[in-house]
Amino acid sequence: MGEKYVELWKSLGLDLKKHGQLMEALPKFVVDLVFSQKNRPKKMDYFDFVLSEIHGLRVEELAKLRAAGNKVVGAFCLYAPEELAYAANATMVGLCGGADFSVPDAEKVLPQNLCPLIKSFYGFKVGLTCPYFQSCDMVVGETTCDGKKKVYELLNEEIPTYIMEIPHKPDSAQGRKLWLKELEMFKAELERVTGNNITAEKLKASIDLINNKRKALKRLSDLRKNSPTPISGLDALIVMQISFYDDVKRLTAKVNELCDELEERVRKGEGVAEKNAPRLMVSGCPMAIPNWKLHSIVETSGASIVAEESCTGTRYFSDLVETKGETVDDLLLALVEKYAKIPCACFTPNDARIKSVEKLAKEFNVNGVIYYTLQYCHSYNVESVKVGRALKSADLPMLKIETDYGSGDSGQIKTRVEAFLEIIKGKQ
Ligand code: BJ8
Repeated sequence: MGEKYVELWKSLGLDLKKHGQLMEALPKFVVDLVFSQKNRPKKMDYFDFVLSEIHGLRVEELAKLRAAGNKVVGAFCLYAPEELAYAANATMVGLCGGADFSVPDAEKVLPQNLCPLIKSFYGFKVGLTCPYFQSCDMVVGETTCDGKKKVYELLNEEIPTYIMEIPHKPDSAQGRKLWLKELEMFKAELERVTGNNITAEKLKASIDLINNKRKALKRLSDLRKNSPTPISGLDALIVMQISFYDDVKRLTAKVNELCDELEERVRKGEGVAEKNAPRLMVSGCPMAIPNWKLHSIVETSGASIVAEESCTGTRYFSDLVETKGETVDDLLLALVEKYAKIPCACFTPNDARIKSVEKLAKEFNVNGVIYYTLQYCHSYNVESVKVGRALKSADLPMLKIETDYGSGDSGQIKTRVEAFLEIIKGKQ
């Protein structure tokens, strides 16, 4: 990929030397963790290709869109309403960082004891090593957790950063009122930045576009309810991660093609793991690309991950936006309703998430749950108490893993996962 895109990377202002180091490390990492899996669906070939072109083809597409006058908006959270961005003829890309590589650059400025996801994205920006960040005309942040909202202030020194205020009690009338106002203000900001009006017609079309993507991802997720599961958790996670930056229509079509193949596998009773492999759900913090550490450890230890209760999982596609309304105001209200249902641990109380974990555990027929929290993520870390209690009542074992993006604790995590699987097998 290197030579071909050097001019593009130069034009985006990347630090070519440092970026080269990242590009050198990536292929081995992908081969070791992803391509080494057995019995992968053939239709993963598209997603493998996207991975092999991770800083190439899609970045080139974004450059072409920008050359044609379209804007690119970077986002870090499910609460960034992508429907509004597409209705303004902009493209949205997820910028959450999932790599350890950029953390040292972040730690030159930020405290070490901060969530690795935040350090990773900030490090990519100040280290000039992410071509997606460099392709953005603006980014949209949100007041979810304290770490993010304070780092957005610093990020604004590097790139225009628009902040949406997120209601932390979204079920309340005030919460919904605030969120509606925030959507109206973000709409106005997008119209200002892009120079395009967001009409009801355009908003309806973009809601359909994103709903179709969510439906395809839900279809993929539902297929994992089968036993044996027709796709590994790692491959499903990769599809989900790519869905945050790939072209929406193409991605939707490719996910549906993959699902066609998986349906065939289910019909034939084919799966990716041993027949009695424990079925696990991961619940907690999002896993941004290329954070594959936990999935890789778990699935090379003999279990299958069949669901992710996270923002890189069910929270993204569980609900669709209604398109009943005829006016922009109606459609904004429909967006309020949909987004208020995303149960982020930043909210209080967050009973919807506890109920969702219980429901998903049943639906996916899991034998246990791995509660995943990134270091220094207080919201998800503390919420593990209530999730743990609910799972105990349901007689489901839970293993809590608190980690970062480094590989230093991989051996220790593997030992704990293996011990957890022994407990599960004892109960099976
Ligand atoms: S809606 S989960 S994507 S905020 S950055 S909270 S890991 S300390 S990402 Fe999130 Fe939106 Fe909520 Fe989902 Fe913790 Fe880190 Fe904060 Fe994080």
